[in-house]
Amino acid sequence: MERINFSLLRNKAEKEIKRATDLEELNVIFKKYLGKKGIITQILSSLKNLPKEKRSKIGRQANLLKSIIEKEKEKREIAIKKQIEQESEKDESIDVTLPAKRPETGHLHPLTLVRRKVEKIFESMGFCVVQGPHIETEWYNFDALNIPKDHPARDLWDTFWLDQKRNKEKLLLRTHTSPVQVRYMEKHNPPFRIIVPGRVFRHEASDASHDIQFYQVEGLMIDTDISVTNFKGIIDQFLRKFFNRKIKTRLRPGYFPFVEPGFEIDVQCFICQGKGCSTCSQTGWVELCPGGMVHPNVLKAGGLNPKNWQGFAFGMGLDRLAMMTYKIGDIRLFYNGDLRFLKQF
Ligand code: FA5
Repeated sequence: MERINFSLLRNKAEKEIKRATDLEELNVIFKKYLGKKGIITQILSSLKNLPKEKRSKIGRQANLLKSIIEKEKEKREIAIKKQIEQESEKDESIDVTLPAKRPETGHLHPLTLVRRKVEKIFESMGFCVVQGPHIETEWYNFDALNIPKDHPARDLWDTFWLDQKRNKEKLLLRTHTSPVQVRYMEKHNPPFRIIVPGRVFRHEASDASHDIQFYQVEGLMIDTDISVTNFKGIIDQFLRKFFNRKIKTRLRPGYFPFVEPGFEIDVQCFICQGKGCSTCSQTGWVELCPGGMVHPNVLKAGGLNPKNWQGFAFGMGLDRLAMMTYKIGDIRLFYNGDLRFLKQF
């Protein structure tokens, strides 16, 4: 075997590989050195004919060159592929006349739409919109509302109690918006009229019309001579504006410890117009919300003298109002975040 100049061979191979402009050309060069009949392959297969001392030296050099060429080929292959990719990206033509993709924008949740409508109507009747805390003390949620510790009415609200206490007082997630009545009385002098829209929480089983969180709108109007007539007048006016037509209502006796007398406000059934159907259990009436005249003990808890001041309060379920508005059969749809539902509003 004639003398082989491995360093010359290596330079040549490296140069050729670097110059290859596409994968096909690269393959041809690779085969020239390492293919079945390639230069290096032939050197390796002729080793057996060499004397022992030459065999190992040439064998080592040939194997080294083999692995150098393999690595160089691999590097060049990656570079060529990257180049092809970049060129194809550059090639993508842009049609500037196509209409732009409309970015998907958010919109208001149905409960927000209904809350805002309710707020607007009450504001037009002189009511202020007021907020209260979600985490409440036992005092404001129960005691101040004439519901002492041993009073069975506490059973009405299955409560989420919190582990933490504030100034040794037990804390809970408010079960209704009524605590804000007393909070507001403490800080403001009557006469006043407020509504309190907000989230409330109850530890109860959920079904199509009950959830563990929902929204209420508390109403409170205090002055020197507010009567049940004012109460009914305000509710009727609200309903007329909300549903854009006259809605017949009635007051039915109801019990809540923080009102006396207490009522349930019913509206004439929308479906049968009072004739009786399955929606209204053949009564012609559908329950809207409870309310009544503020109990003297609640006025006292808020620092007001019941001899000077009186008024009404009510607590409306905002979710139920939204369900009536949009004819939605299951309250849980409001909270499960299903875009197929939410996109309809
Ligand atoms: C109360 O929460 C009283 N605080 C209301 C009140 C205020 C009475 C002022 C008198 C004076 P009640 O538990 O009935 O009452 O709830 C009021 C409304 O909230 C119900 O009419 C209903 O519309 C809604 N509601 C009650 N529980 C649920 C629930 N689990 N899921 C959805 N809505 C509910």
